[in-house]
Parts: sequence; C-alpha cells; structure tokens
Amino acid sequence: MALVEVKVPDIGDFDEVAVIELLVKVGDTVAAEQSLITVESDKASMEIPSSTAGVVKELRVALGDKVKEGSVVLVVEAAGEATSSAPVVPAPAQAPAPAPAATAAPVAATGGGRVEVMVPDIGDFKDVAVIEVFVKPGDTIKVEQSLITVESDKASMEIPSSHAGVLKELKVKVGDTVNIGDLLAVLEGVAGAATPAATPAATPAASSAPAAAPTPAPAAAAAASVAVPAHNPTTTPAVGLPHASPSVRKFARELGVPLGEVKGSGLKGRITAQDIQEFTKSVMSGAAQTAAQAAKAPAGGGGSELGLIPWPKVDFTKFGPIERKEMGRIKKISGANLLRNAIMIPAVTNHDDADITDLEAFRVSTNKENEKSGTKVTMLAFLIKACVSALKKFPEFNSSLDGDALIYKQYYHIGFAADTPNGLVVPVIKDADKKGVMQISQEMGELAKKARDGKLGPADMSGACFTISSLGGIGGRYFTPIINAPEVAILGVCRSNMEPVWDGKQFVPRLMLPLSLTWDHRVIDGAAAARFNAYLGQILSDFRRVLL
Ligand code: CAO
Repeated sequence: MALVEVKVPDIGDFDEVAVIELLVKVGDTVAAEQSLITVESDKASMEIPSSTAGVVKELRVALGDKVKEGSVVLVVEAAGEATSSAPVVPAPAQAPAPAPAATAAPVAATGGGRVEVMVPDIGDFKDVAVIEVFVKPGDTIKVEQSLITVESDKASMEIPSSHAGVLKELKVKVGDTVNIGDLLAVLEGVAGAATPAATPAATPAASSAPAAAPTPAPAAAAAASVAVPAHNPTTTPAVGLPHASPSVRKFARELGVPLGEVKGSGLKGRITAQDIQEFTKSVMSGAAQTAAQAAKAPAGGGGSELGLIPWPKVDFTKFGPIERKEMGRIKKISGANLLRNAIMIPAVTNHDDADITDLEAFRVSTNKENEKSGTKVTMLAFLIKACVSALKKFPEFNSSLDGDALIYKQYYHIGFAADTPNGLVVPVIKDADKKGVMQISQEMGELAKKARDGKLGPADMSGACFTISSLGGIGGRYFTPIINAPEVAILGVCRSNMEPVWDGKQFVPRLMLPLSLTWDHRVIDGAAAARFNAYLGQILSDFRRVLL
C-alpha cells in the first residue's frame, strides 16, 4: 500500500503557524478529513484534517513546531486506491473564485459619520456561533481590531472591524449565530478611518473557501480568510477565552463543562480533551465543583456544595522516599462521617475538670474485692452511668434534630469510641440506665474485644444517644471530639492527674479528670453545656448523687 505524505493545505495568509495540539499518534487509523493537528496564529486556531484515510506511520511534526502550507504533517499508509496524495493540498483548486468577500467585509454605509460593520466573507461557513465579544458600546475601535470570535466545529476565528470609530451599537451577543453580511456593529466613524485594509487578508486562496467541515483544506482556508489582522498583534484583546481548540471547545460544550474553570495541561496552558475529561470526572466524583454549583449551594446544604478549593496534589517523591497504602474500609467510612459531622455541625467544646479522687479509690477497692471474679470495673463504666444521669437532667442532650423539630429520646443508649487496629469504631451499650456499673463494665469488655477482632455487627454500633470518647488510658489533657451525628453532644475524657486543689484553707492533692464536652449549638447553648459539665463533675466527685 502506498505511503502518502499529508501536508498542510492552503491556510490562507498564514505563515509559520504553531502546532499546538497533536490529535493522532503513530499506529492510529485515520479517516479522510479527520483532524490531525491543531495550529494556531495569534488570531485563529484551526484543525488540519487528513486528506487520506489510512494508518499513521510517521509523525513529522511535534508540539511547538512552526508549519506553513506544504509542510508535511505525517505519513500515512493509505487505506486503498480511492485516496491519493493529490488532494493533500486541495484548497487552491477550490479557492480560485474571485474575492467578493474581500469587498463585502468592510461594508460601510457611511452617512453622518455612522458606519456599519458587517461579517466579512468567512468562507462557506454558515450559522457560526459567536463565542466571545471583545468590545462594548463606547469603546474606541481601531481598524482591524478584533470585535468578536466565531467558531465552527473546525476553526475559531476573530472578526475584525473594517473601520475605526466609536462603537455605538453592538448587534450580536455570545450565543448568536452569524453569517456573511450580518450586521455586527455600528460605529461613529472617525474621519478617514475607513480602509480596505481590514479585509485584504481575504487572499485569493482563501476568499471563497468552501464548507469548513466536509473537506480538508477549506476549514483551514476559511479560518485564514478572516484572520485578517494577524500582523496587528497589539489589537489582540488582553482578556480572551481559555486556550482550546475548536473541537475541545465543542466537547466541553457537549458536556456542559465551563471551559474557563478548566486548567490546561497542554502547551502554554492549552486545554486538551483529556483536561475536559479529568475535570468532568472530578466534578462527578464530588472531588471538585463548578463555580455555578458553588454559587447554588444552599446555606447549611450538603458538604458537596461547599465551594472549597481542590485538595492539594503534591508529588511527595520530590521530597523523599514514600510508600502508598490504601486506607482500610473502616477508616474510609468513619472518615466520610467525621468530615460531614465536622463541617455540618456548629460545634462548640467546653472543658472542665471533675474530682474523681474518691471514685477512683472506690473503683480500685472494688476491683480488689472482685479480683477473683475476673470482672474489672472501669472508669469508663462509671462515666457512662454518670452521663445517663446528666442526660436525664438535661434532656436536650439526649435529642436529635429532625428538620425544625427535636426528637427527645426516652431511652439511654451510650456509645463509646474504641480504638482498633483497623480504625475507630463506636460500639453501643444499650439501656445503660437499666444496668449497673458492673454489668456495663462487663459488656464494654466484650464489645471492645469484638471491636478489636473486627466482629462488631451493625446492631452493636447503632442506636446511640450520646457518645463518650476516652483517651484516659493513653494520655493527654483536653481535646475536641467530633459529634457523632445525629447525636447532639459527645464527651471526651483524658487522663486523670493528681493536682493541688484549694479547699478553702489549703491545697490538697486531688485526682482530677479532664472533661471535654462538644455540643451542637443549634440544639444546646453554652450555659446548658456548662451546667451539664458541672453536674457531671458533681456526680463523679460523689457518685451517690446518681441515686438521687
Ligand atoms: N485517667 C487515668 N487512667 C485511666 C483513665 C483515665 N481517665 N481511664 C482509664 N485509665 C487507665 C485504667 O486505669 C487502666 O489502667 P490499668 O491497666 O493500670 O488498670 C488503663 O487506663 C486502661 O483502662 P481500661 O482497661 O479501663 O480501658 P478504658 O475503659 O479506659 O478504655 C476503650 C477502653 C475501648 C475505650 C479503649 O481501649 C479505647 O479504645 N480507647 C481509645 C478511644 C479513642 O480512640 N478515642 C478517641 C476517638 S477520637 O474522637
């Protein structure tokens, strides 16, 4: 089969345009007219299509290369006889018609200084979309200054002004479609400003280029035909659309992706089709959101509507050796819950100390007495019992939010955070109000073992009204536990310390237990939280109060 060189066709007045995108690679099978590369001048970008169907054998251009008419783009092993290298540069053959466009473009119905600027010959393009407007009424326009950008599915191009003057009326807006001869703008002309210079680049080769999409060269030629003022870079608007080829723009439009929010990974920050795919994926997975989504986020709405900036992506290997390990199932599940609770609950933490000197003495002596039975009474079991008492006294701590209502629970199931090799779990002691400290201790021991063995079932972990997170066996002073929704409060407990406490006459050594109560401010207020902690302190310092 024949090897065919596919060359850059007539691209009008363009000379030495940069290759900004490679759309195929060696080994790809390409169809005739399939886009191969995107080239860009400072006024237009266009895709160069293949003149021949076949398999790509060799790529002769690289990103950043400069090409012009006749440059070899790639070598194709032609698919069959039907194609030949002849149409590689078909544009001249299709472009010989005189250039009516060149005269049509600068139409200027001058009268009283008013000038009408029309859409010049843009080849055989029909109904091309206005995707960008650079000017507004009141602006002073120079000859050849770009007014708008239009786009077909193969090329985008800027439409320049045929005249200088002050813009009085703009007749198009983004989203409109335009055709040759359509009125674009009305200028108040500046004397002597009208000039045919705006259209000369509608060179013979490009002036009547036929349909953009169906044949290879015309797309490029048509684009070139209106990218007239390439030699006047100072008129290029400072603020423009993000860089992307027409096909990428089309792809983005089809998916509803706001191109302005996509970060380009291509040459000079150009947005590629893959960037669009990555953006879509991150929005769909909830890892990112569009500005429109962020703007629509209701106050207090779901976490996914938060307009947060993306999570930092760091290549840690740049700083030292690393090892990547997937997080376990429990960590993933609890992480998602903790994040929601941390974000959605207006939580406040009150810190306090409880004097547990006598309680600890009682606990130690009880354990000594029961040494033979094997059941050890833990401080956490006393805390559970004390919390039940406080929940009874302050029922809003034993409630849950249900829309604008509060559900007050008449049962007392207490969760306790348990540290396991697989992560944090919260088993629940059911009906703690109906159980003694000994029984609670025993159940806690069983549940903690089940937790460590990874054998807790959903029933073991559901239904809690209030949670205690104890770091007492480990250490620390105070911390700010995260509420376990839909509960409205959680008690954090740290390691007790022997401290000098003033008894009114002297300092005496007392065993003080640090308490950290986090509460949902939508349900509970600060005074109630302080009272809850104070009450807990009273019970813990004299446990007989539980009986009252
Ligand atoms: N102050 C001082 N010492 C304490 C204490 C306290 N507040 N609480 C417990 N201790 C001591 C006990 O006296 C015991 O000491 P001995 O071994 O000398 O008797 C030791 O710490 C272990 O205590 P324990 O057997 O009574 O266990 P526990 O009830 O404290 O804890 C459990 C059980 C399951 C809660 C615990 O193993 C655990 O997993 N804790 C971590 C919970 C956690 O990770 N919370 C943070 C969640 S982040 O929000």
